[in-house]
Amino acid sequence: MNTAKQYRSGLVENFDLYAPKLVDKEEYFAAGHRACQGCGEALAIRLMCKALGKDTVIVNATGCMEVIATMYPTTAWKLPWMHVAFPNAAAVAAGVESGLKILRRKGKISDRYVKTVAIGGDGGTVDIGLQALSGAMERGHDMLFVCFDNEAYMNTGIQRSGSTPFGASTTTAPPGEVSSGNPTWKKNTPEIMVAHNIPYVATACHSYPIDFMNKVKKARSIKGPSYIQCLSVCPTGWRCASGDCIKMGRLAVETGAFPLYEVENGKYRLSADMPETLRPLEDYTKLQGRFRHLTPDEIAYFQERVKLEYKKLTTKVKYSR
Ligand SMILES: Cc1ncc(C[n+]2csc(CCOP(=O)(O)OP(=O)(O)O)c2C)c(N)n1
Repeated sequence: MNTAKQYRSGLVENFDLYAPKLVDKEEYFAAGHRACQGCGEALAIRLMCKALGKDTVIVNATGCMEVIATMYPTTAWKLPWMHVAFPNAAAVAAGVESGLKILRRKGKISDRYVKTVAIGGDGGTVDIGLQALSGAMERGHDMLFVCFDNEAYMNTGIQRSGSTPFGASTTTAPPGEVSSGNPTWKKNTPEIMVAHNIPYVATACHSYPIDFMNKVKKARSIKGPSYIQCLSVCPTGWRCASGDCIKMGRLAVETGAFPLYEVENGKYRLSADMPETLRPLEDYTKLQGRFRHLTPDEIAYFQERVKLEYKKLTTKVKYSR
């Protein structure tokens, strides 16, 4: 386990820069919204908003977070917020950012730096919104895109997405006599973003709030495109206990199913919360109904793939120093 000692020794950079400024008492995502009990995504949004602060415009693709937070005539958002269609959050955010740039150039907001942040679920990011996201990143817009990855299209009834892990049961990939659930491997979207040569890419999880807020703050400070993929536990879709939301996020990280890392200007770094050795994957899968049908052989295959992907990641960490 990495410790505060490693932060102080400089092994984990920028800690002093960001951590002391973390706790913003202001809430920009109000309580009383209609998220399911134990929703990790709602918690993650609240943490993200605290780290972003008030000079922020949010552009929200259709998905759970729009549905639960903006039931007419109410809203949980205390930041300027725009709901856009499923595929084009990044394209709209690029337009917002360009507009803000013009206002700044004309001296109308010269005293303020307003950050544009686009958000979407994994369906709205890794599948349907991918071309808009790719274009915005490649053109170099000064914006942050945060994907709240609950590993399926949850709002519309738990359909699989490109981000659904191997073996998971979804309504469009149900296990049965001829199927063992989702047959494909989780798409490596952070790596696709790294291939755009943008200044900052990170993975995060609400179960590590300090790490997540540090990453959001860092991305906010970058004058250019950045991308964060935040694993967001969905007790409804994962069929786990709502009280286990935080535990489940921690197990995803500790087993290597969802490792935490950053890529800053091409340099990979494991996040401080990554353990020295990974826990067995079964510690994570056995607590979730979506994996309950998997046979020991299928679990073993899943475990081997997780190990292989983690090895590839740690190799990049080693050689990009
Ligand atoms: C072009 C288009 N296709 C489909 C839909 C229906 N739809 C709305 S939200 C949603 C699922 C969103 O899934 P995801 O982006 O993963 O976010 P989550 O709901 O899981 O937070 C779908 C399929 C839509 N609104 N527009």
